[in-house]
Amino acid sequence: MIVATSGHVDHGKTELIKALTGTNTDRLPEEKARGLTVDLGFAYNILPDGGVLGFVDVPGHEKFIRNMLAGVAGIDLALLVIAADDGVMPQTREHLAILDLLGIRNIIIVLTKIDRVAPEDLSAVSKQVNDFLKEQGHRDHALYPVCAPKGIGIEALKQELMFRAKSRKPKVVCGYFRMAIDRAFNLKGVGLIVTGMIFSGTVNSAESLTLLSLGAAVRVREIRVHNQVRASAKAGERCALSIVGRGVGEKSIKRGTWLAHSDLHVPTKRMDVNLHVLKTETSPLKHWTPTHLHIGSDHLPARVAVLSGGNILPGASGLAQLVLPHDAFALCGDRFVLRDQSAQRTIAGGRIIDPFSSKRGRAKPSRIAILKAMSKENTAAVLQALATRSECGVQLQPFAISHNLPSDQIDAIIVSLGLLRVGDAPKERVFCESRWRGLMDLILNAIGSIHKSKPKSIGASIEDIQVQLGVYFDEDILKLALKIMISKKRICANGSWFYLPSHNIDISEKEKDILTIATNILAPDGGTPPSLQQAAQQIGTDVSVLEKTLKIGVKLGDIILVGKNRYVPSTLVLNLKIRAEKLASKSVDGLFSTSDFRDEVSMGRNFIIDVLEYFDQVGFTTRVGDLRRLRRPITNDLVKK
Ligand SMILES: Nc1nc2c(ncn2[C@@H]2O[C@H](COP(=O)(O)OP(=O)(O)O)[C@@H](O)[C@H]2O)c(=O)[nH]1
Ligand SMILES: [Mg+2]
Repeated sequence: MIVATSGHVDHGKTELIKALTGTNTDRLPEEKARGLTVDLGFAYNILPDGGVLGFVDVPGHEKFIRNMLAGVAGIDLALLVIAADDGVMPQTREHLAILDLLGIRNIIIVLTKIDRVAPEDLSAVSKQVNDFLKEQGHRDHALYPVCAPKGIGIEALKQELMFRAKSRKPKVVCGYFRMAIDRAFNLKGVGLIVTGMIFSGTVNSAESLTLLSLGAAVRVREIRVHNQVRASAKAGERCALSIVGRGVGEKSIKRGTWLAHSDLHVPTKRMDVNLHVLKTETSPLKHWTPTHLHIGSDHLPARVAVLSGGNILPGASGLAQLVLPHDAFALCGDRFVLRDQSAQRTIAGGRIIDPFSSKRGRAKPSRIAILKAMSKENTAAVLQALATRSECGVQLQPFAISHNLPSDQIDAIIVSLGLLRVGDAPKERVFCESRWRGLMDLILNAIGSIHKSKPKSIGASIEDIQVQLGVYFDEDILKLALKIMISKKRICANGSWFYLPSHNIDISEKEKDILTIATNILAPDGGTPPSLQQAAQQIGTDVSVLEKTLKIGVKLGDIILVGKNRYVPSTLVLNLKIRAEKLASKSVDGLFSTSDFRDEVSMGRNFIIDVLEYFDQVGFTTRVGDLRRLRRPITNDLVKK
């Protein structure tokens, strides 16, 4: 169990930790000289049952709130220290507000310096403290009066802490490893050490991890938890890791850097959040307010874009987007605190709903509804709500990363919810069954409408369908849906055209006749096929009429436009492919030249060049200098036909 102090400066926090653990956590020369905690201090107690109580001592001075915030991130319990002779003071209030915003509800009140007040005044202070807690919306917390230098009341507090440690529900260790670094230093003979609180997952020695803000890979050489060497450490523990990595040193690692599994290396500059404004604020939190964001052990500037209502009143909550000037790392459910621009007071805080948000449509009613659905704390419930709402399904990878779900965990959730997985990573999506069926119906309707508006067309291309649908669907998802619909015979395909089985192309008898004659003329038994003009002359029709008819032929899949004005019947194209394959198989290295091909098929050079360029373009052949070879076997094309 990790316990942190909190409370006003000089109220006896450091003295209390000394009495509980025997360790003076004021380790900096400056701290020792001034008797004032500036930075975080660490100590621990080994319990009789072998368990460990870890302590983080935080500075109380208002100038060092930044360090206090880094110290309380991820802790299990807070000791709110209040001096009996001083009572509730500004940082007593601010620290309690911070604990509230971070969701730390496990609090013990320690009334220190009881030797400084007359016994009859003690109850008055206790009452003041209780009134203060009530006013802040807290029920009575256990209150321990102590005089740390004399050891009075310390044993009782120790017993309470031991009891809490024993009765604490163990943290569920799931997700990828993530640790908020609060210190990085070089230890002689050992090398680079980083310490911090583990927010999720497990770390094993010799494992590879990533320093997120640097994007640098490191290897874990040794793990220590409360000074004991361990093979692994897990969520809820504080640990010290000895790490090595190319170009990584003490100076390059700042407090606030996350050390995590490489899959969590996904930076963001916009996060959608649920924001609560402290009731102590004197005016509403306005849109675009500049603030200091504290998250994990990190702090960085952030603007608050209020997503509805223009501002958030003191004591109220609302949806907002935090907009950052540079990359940060956060996950769903992370708690954060906002302080004002001059870093003098805590103004708000909350929980992250979507760490990977965007500016587009952020305040649209549909987006607000989605954010409300995403505000649920249960991950499976969030996925269910999103899948139910989203016509285009839920993109799996960002969802899994933002909820810190390794593949086995997200797989289990998808199975338990009975969702459909569509497509391949990284674009894979999940749909609820009714939405997936809905998508098929939308596609059928879209193709039907396209048939109505273009009766002479064989059908609809993917782009046509995309436009007709109105909602943006990822092309891969659309392709997959079309493939499934083809296999179920709900639609038919001809090349890259899709049509309903009931669709008859609107072609007149005259056009049909011209097409049949032209197809014969353009695929002569021997020699070069005629040009468009020559064919029109032979048929005795206008070039423009012939061209219009041949275009219908292209849509029907009977004709292929091989080059400019070069319409070739698809039977002839297939025949030429077979000849090219034969030629390639005869050549030792599979290569053949333009003249080889011309000799093989005995056709004119210009025609041959157009055909070969078409072959390159569709990926049937590829150029190797002046020669060509096949890129794929012809069987692929035959199967497709
Ligand atoms: N008389 C008395 N002095 C105390 C007690 N606890 C702390 N002090 C003194 O109060 C001063 C501030 O204590 P410190 O632990 O540094 O306060 P912090 O700023 O909250 O960490 C120090 O001189 C302590 O020795 C106490 O219970 N009784
Ligand atoms: Mg101190």
